[in-house]
Amino acid sequence: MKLDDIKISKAIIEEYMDELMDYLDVDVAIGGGGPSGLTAGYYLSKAGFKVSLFERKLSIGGGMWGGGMMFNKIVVQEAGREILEGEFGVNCKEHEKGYYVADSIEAASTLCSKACKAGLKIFNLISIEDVMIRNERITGLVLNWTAVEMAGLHIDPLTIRSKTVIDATGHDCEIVRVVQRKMGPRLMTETGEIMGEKPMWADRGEASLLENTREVYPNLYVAGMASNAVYGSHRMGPIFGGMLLSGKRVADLIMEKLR
Ligand code: 48F
Repeated sequence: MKLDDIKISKAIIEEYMDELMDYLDVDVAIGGGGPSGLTAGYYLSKAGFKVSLFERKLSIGGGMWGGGMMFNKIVVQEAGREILEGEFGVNCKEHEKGYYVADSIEAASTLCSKACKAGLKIFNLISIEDVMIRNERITGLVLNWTAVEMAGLHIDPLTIRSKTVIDATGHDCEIVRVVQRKMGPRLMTETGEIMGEKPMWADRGEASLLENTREVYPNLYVAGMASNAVYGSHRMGPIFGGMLLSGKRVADLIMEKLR
C-alpha cells in the first residue's frame, strides 16, 4: 500500500479529537499520572466508571521510574506487594523479611499499561491549571497544554466536567493548592488549609497515608503524596506500597460515593 502523509495526519487529528470530545464529561478526572493516580484510575476504570487522567509530562509514571536516587528499584511492604504483584503481576523479590523489591521500569510501565487496558483514558502533556466550582463543590477541571504553560504564553484554557476529581499531583498537591487560593481556608483539614509535608520518615508516612486519602473539599479527593502534604504528614521516599494502597482506597471511596 502506498502511504499518504496527509491521511496519517488526518487519522491522528480525528481520533484524538473524537476522544477529547468524548471525555469532556466524566465520572472521575485524575490529576497526575504517578503510582497513586494510575492505581486509582485502574480500579475505577475496571469497575466501569468513565475516568480520564491528565499528566503534565510526556511520560506517565511520576516519581516511580527513578527508584531511589536513580537506583531504579522500588520497595514495597506486604500490603503493597498484594497490589503490585497480586493485582498488576509485577515481579517482587523478598529482599529481607517484609521488604519486597521491584524493578521500577517494570512497575511504572505495567501500571500504565494495565490502567490503559482497564479503560483509563490518559491525556499526557496537559496541565491542570484551575478548577471549576459551583455552589462550593468541584464540578470540573481547567486545562491547558503543558507547552503553553512552559512557554508562558497568554492563552486561555479549556474546561472539562467531572463528578469527582482526584488530586494525585504528588508533593505539590497542585489542585488542592488552587482551591485554597481561590476559596480560602475551607479545606476539610484541621486548619482549613494545606498543612504541609513533614520530613522523611517512611514508617510514619506510610502509616498515615490511608487515613489521609480522603475528600478534602466537596467532590475533590487527595491520593498519594498529595494526601500527606495536605494533611501534614511525613514523606516516605522510595517505598511505594502506600502509593498503591492510597490509589486503591481513593477508588473505593469514590465508587461508594458515585454508586
Ligand atoms: O509525584 P508522583 O509520582 O505522585 P504520587 O502518585 O507518588 C509519589 C511518589 O512518586 C514518590 C513518593 C513515594 O513514596 O514519595 O514521590 O503521589 O506523580 C505526580 C504526577 O503529577 C503530575 C506530575 O508531572 C507527576 O507525574 N502533575 C503535577 N502537577 C500537575 C500534574 C498538574 N497541575 N497537571 C497535570 N499533572
